[in-house]
Amino acid sequence: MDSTTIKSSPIDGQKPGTSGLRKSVVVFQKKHYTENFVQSIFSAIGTDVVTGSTLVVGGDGRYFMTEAVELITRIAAANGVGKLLIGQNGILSTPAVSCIIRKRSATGGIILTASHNPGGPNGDFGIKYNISNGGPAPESVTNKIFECTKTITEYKTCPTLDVDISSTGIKEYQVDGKKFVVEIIDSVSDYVEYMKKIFNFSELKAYLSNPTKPFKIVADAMHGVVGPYATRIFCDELGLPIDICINCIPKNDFGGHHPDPNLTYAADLVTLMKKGIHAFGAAFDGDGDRNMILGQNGFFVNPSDSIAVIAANASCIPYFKNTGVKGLARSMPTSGALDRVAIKDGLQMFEVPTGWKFFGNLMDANQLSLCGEESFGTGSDHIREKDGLWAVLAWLSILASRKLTIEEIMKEHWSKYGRNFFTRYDYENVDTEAAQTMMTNLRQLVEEPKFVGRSYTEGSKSYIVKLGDDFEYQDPIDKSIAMKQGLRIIFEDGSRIIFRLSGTGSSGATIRLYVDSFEENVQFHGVMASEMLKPLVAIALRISQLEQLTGRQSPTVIT
Ligand code: G16
Repeated sequence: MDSTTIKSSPIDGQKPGTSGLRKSVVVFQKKHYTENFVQSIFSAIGTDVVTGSTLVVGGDGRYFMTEAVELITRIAAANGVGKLLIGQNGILSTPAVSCIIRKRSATGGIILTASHNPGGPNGDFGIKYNISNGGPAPESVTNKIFECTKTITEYKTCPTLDVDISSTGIKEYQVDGKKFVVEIIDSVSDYVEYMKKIFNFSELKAYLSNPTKPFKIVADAMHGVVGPYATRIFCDELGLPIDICINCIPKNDFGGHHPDPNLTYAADLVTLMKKGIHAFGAAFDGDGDRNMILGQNGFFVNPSDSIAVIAANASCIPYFKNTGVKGLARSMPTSGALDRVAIKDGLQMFEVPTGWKFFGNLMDANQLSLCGEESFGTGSDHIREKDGLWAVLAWLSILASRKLTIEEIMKEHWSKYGRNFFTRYDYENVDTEAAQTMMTNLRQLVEEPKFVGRSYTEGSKSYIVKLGDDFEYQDPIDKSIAMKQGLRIIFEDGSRIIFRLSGTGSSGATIRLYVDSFEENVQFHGVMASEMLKPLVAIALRISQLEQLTGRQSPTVIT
C-alpha cells in the first residue's frame, strides 16, 4: 500500500486546553479538522521520533471515536509509525492507556475522549496526546502541536488501509514498502493485571463478601468506558454480583447524560445511596479517570478530602508498603486538606496548576507518590493519569483494613488533621466576553497595590486580604513556567477565593469559583460546607460582580 498527501490549510482554534483538544462532534467532523490535528501531533513529535514508533490508541467509546481511530490509523501508517496498539473496538480508558504506554514501553498514545463532557452526535469529542511516561503531553509539546496546526499545508494518509478493530490479534501491513503493525488488544486485561499488583485482591474479596457481614457496594459507570473494567474487577475478580455495577454498558452518547461524577450529574446514584442499603457508592466519568465516592446514606466525600484520606492511610495499600510515600501534591484550587497530612506526617508537598500534566515531572523525578484535584481526580505514581477505579480500590482497601465506615473515617480524619471546607461553583457556557471582562476586572483588583490588607465583611464575618495574585508555577524539575493559572485571594485566616476559566469546555466559557476555609475546632466539623462558606461565597460574588456581568443568578453545578 502507498501513502498519499492531501492538501489542507490551517483551521482556527486547534489549541489544546487543560487536557487535549475538546470541541463539539460537529466541529471534529468538519473537512480536514481531525486530520489536521492528528497530522500536527505527528509533525510536532517529529519524524525522528515517529518513524518506527509504537503508539497506543483508544478512547471512551463516544460518538465519532471509531471514525477517528480509522483516520488516526491511516495517518499514523503514512507518517511512518511502526506499530499501533489499539483497544478492541477502540475502547481504552484514559488510565488504561497510561498503564499500557508504560507497560509496553510505547512512544506515546492518542486518547479519544472529551472526558466528562456529554457525547453523541450533538455532544463533544476530544483528542489528547500522551507521552512516553504515560502522562498527558506537557505544554512544551501541546504548544508545538498548536503551532503546527497554524502552518499546516498538507497531511499524509494511507486511504486504502482498512483495519478491523473488532477482534484481538496482530495484523501486519506493508505501507510505502515498510512494515506497519497493528495489534488489537483486550481493552481491560493489562489494567486489571496491574491493579492486582497494587492492591490485595484476596483481602478485598474476603472483606466485600464476608458471609456474616457483607459490605454492600455499588459502582455507577454512567455509561462511560469504566463499565467493562468495573465488571471485570468487581464481578470476575472480587466475586460480587453483576447488579452492583449500574450503567455499566458503554453507550456512545452516555445515555444522553453528562458522564460527570458529581452531585448534580450523578444524582441517581446519590438518591440510591440515600436509601441506606449500600455502604459504599462510586461513580466514574466518561473516560474513567474521575471518581466520586459516597458513603452510606449518601455521605459525600469531597475530592479534596478523598486524596488526603488516601495519603493518611497509604499504609493500607500494598503498593505504598513497597514504595513508601515520596511526596504529595494537589492542584492550586484543591483545598489544603492534603497539606495538613503532609505537615503532620513530614512529607514533601507540591502545589501545581490545574491539569494532571503538571504532576508528571515530579513523579518521574521520584518526588511524588500521591496527588489529587478538586475536580474529582485522584491518583498516584502507579501511572501518569488520574485513575477512578484505582481511587475506589484504594478506598476499599482502607475500609477493609480499618474496619470503619466512610463517615467514621472522614470524621476521624478531620479530628486528627482539622477540616478544610470546600465548595466549587461552576457557571457553564457563559458568554465568553462577559467572563473575560470579569477576569480582567478581578485581575486588576488583586494587583492593586492596596489590595493586601483590605477587609471584606459579610454578616458577622470579616476577612482581611493577605495575598492576591494570578497563580504562577515554576516546575521544580524542568524549570518551565506556567503563568495566569487562576486568580487567588487568600485571607489572613487561610481561607481562599479563587476564580478560573475552565480549559475543558467546548463552547462559551465556564467560570469556576472555588472557595475554601479551614476549621480546627471539632465542634464545627459537622456543619455543612455550604453553610460554613456562605459568607465567603457572598464576598466572591460581590467582588467579581459575576451575576451582574454574566446575567447568571445561580451556578450550573455546585460541588
Ligand atoms: C482535566 C484535567 C484535570 C483538570 C480538569 C478540569 O480533567 O486532566 O487536571 O482538573 O480537566 O479542568 P478545567 O477546570 O480546566 O475544566 P478531565 O477529567 O476533564 O480530563
